[in-house]
Amino acid sequence: MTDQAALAPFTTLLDMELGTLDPQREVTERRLDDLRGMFLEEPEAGDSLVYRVYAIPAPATGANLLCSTTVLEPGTAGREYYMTKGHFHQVRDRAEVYLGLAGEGRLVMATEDGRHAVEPIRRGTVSYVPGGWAHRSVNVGREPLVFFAAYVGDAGHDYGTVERTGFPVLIVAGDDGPEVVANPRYRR
Ligand code: PAN
Ligand code: ZN
Repeated sequence: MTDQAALAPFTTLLDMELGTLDPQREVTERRLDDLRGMFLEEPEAGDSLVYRVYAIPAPATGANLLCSTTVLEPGTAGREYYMTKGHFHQVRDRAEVYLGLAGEGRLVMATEDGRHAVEPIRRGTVSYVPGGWAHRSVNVGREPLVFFAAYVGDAGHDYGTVERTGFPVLIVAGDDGPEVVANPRYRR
C-alpha cells in the first residue's frame, strides 16, 4: 500500500483574482525580514508582507503533485521589485508548471552553470520550469501578482544555493518600466 491509496479525491475552490483557497489549509508568509540579503539594497522596514503561499497539501512523494497559489505584493526595495526567495528543487530534475492568474510579473530562471531565462507571468500564461532551473517570481505591476503552481511531490526545495549565488539577472524598475540587468553580486 502506498500513500496514494489513503488519498480520496477532493476539490478546492480557487479565487482566480485573489489567489485564496477554500478550504484554506497551509499558509506560508514571507516578510521583508525573511528576504534579508537577497536585494542589492537592503530594504528599510522589516515587517512588510511580501508574499503568501496557500498550499493544497498532499503526500510529498513522486507519485503526487503539490499545488499552491502564490500572492506576491507590489513594491520595491531599492530599484528591485518585490520577489520570492527563489529556489532549485532539491531533487534537481523535478519540473514545475506556473499558471498566471492576476497581476503582472516575471519568472526568472537560472541553471547552475549560469544560463538564465525571463518569462512573463500574467493571467493565462502557462510557464514550464524544466528540471535543473532555479526559479523566482517578481511582481513588476501595481497589483498583487497571483499564480498557481504544481510540481512533482518529492521535489523538495533548496534555498541555500540561491542564497549563496543569487540569480544572474535582476528585474529593476527603469524609467520606462521593468528592466533586466546583470546582477553584480552573482557568482556561480
Ligand atoms: C512555488 C514557490 C512559491 C514561493 O510554489 O514555492 O512561489 O517561492 P519560494 O518558495 O521561492 O519562497 C514553487 O516554485 N514551488 O516549488
Ligand atoms: Zn519550485
